[in-house]
Amino acid sequence: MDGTATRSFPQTIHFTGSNLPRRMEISVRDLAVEGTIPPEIDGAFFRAVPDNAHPPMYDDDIALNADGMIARFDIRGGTVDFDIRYVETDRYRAEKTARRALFGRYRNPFTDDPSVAGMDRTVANTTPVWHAGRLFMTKEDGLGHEINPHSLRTIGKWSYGGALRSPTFTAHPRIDDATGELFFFGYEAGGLCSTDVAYCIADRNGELVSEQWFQQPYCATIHDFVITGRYAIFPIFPTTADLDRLKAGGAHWAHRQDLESWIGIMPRYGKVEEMRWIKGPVGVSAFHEVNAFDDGDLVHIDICLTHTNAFPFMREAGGIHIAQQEVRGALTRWTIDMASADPRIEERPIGPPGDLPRIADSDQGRPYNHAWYVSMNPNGGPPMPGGPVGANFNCLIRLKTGNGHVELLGLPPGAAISEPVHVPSARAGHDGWLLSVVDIPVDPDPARQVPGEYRSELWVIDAGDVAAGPVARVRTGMALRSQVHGTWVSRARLDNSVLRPD
Ligand code: V55
Ligand code: FE
Repeated sequence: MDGTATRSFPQTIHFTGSNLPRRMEISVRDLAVEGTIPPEIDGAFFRAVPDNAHPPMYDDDIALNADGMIARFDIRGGTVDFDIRYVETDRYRAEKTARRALFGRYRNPFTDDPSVAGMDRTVANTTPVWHAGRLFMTKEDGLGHEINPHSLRTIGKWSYGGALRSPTFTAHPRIDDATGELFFFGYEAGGLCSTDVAYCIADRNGELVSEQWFQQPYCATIHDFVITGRYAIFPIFPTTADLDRLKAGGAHWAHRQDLESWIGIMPRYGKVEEMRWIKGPVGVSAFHEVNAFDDGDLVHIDICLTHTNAFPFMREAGGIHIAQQEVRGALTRWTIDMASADPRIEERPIGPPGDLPRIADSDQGRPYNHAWYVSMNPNGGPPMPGGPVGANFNCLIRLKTGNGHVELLGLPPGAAISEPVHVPSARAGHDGWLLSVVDIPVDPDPARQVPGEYRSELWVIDAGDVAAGPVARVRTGMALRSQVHGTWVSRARLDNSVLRPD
């Protein structure tokens, strides 16, 4: 490729609809609010919003490969400020200097410009994580990047002062709200396509207190994991990496419909040598677990399970050709009897299909009564094109896990909803609030809607009554690119952040 050539963005689903590159670092004070934001909502909603700073090197690039941006809705006294900044990774800085993409395909260093050989490739685009007074942006292929929560400026890679040996850090750590501990892992810790996994704990002060390495059954994408009061649990689904495929310029991940899934389960404060491996069903896939908890000797694990991989490009790389609407699934409970000499997985559906689940922070790893997640509106029109799988969710679900009660908030045709965050309420008996970005097409008529022409709003929803719709809508007046994950940080925590406003 000629370094001076101007390239344009490919006209694929990864760069159109809600994936249309916006590429703007913005600060807006006092957004227009319709309705009333409950005064107890006081803090920051941080969001990971991948957005390409440059046209990609390859026309078949995918949305998961876009540069990380960190966005923030700062809410106090019923008013809202909005900011969004790029995460200044090594890769972002190198490409900014070169004024073009130098890194090639998603998680394939063999496709990079030779000038960046050996350079850290992570884009830190998946999840904002708050722990021990610090904010990080994470992606599972690299270290977290510390971000100043006030200025959104990137400080740098986070390795616990050099103590962490793993070069990768999951985008789905789990925090025990009662102990303040951060449980996390890194996979492909021993290098590209290795089966080494590092299982780690940081204490409530942010000190790394444990790092132990173990082997997973094959090199799978371990996107998420779960903890209970007693256990750390690693669900392994058969989407696998292969070094020869990478060397040939191919995809990092390919789904294997013929391979077993596994659960690795060990005492959460135990030794990796105590890990027990339990075989699960063949060919299934999940990216997110909702929660897990102990029930005597039983362990329940609630999973956004699908019968095959939900990402079209991971299916296609594995030779699986089925349409997105054909992917079946359910919110599924796997139950394991740990007192058994030969534990098996017992499986039952507990809720409608969907993904991007949220629970109250205080329910992490404990018996719980409430989950919220997003899905496809069973009564709605076409979804908005975009997002990592090509079609956005357009329905919010509230599930009472105890009795199976389901409540829906469906969106109008062509609209999209992103993953909510949960904000606890101080009022006894109140289920708290959900904050979620909703994208509304400029034209309500599906026949006239233009992909990418929509306005993004922040909706404030009563978590105990999602069907009632938003109690407040905060208008950005802009079309924001698709979010991956978000996190809520209270004012009290922001005020006690390690880094001060600069
Ligand atoms: C996911 C997202 C990623 C990724 C791998 O939600 C998996 C799943 C935004 O990046 O790299
Ligand atoms: Fe995720």
